[in-house]
Amino acid sequence: MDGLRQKVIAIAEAAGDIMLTEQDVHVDTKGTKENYVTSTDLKIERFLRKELTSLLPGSAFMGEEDGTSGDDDPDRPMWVVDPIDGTANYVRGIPMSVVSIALVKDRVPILGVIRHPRLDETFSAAEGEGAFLNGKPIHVSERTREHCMVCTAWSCYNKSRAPLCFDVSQTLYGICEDIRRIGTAAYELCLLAKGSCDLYFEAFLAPWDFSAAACILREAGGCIITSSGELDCTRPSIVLAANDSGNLEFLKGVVREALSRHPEANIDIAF
Ligand code: LIP
Repeated sequence: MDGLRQKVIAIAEAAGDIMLTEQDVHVDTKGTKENYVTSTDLKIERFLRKELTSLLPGSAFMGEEDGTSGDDDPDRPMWVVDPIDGTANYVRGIPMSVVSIALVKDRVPILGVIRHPRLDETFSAAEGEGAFLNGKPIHVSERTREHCMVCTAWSCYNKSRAPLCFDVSQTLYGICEDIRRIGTAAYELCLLAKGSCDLYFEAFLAPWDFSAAACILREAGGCIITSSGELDCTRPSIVLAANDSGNLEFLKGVVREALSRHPEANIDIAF
């Protein structure tokens, strides 16, 4: 896998250069006023679809903007790609947006690459081969819950779930050190993988937002689950992650309790 990981890193870095250099960017919204899509998202996704499917002939492809192709055979490996995670940041010139590329097999990511072109950072991992930042090994922290930094969000694309999210944030804020909302799930999960942050919660994410980071976080020694209590990178879901299994159990308890107070969020879990 290392050879493949290096080739995907080169493709992700080329995609990142498009994000840095693109001019006359056309901005549009999809679904809600908070959910942006730009001409750069489309250009990068079409570049990635061409490069990645030719890198692995016969592979399927799931992209945020142009959808899924070739997934008729569940045994086929599938690229799960977000051309720009943190598009709202990109539109506003907030330098916090990344390219996210995962290779998923049997619902779990076996390879993940995340490129932050502004910070010149490339996170990568392959199943059983460890996680890296710019080629150097990374690992999660050993902080206990009282010293955890939480990354989270308040469901800006569907605000009917915001009361649940604020409930979870309020409980965590009272126990942990502080909260960070950076606006890109993929990069926030990478901050857990390198030990800068320690807990992560979002009520609803698409597979392209978390699949690559899930591979990187697991290879860095962290834990991440979706609504089933396991990790499923083929469908949208609630996402919980932590630097260790004890903190994940703590977070699952906080979320279960909050969900019991917010049936309006309409989220089913099996953990
Ligand atoms: C975004 C995520 C962010 C989440 C937003 C959105 P996008 O992805 O990175 O964490 O809160 O709702 O899903 O839309 O920029 O690819």
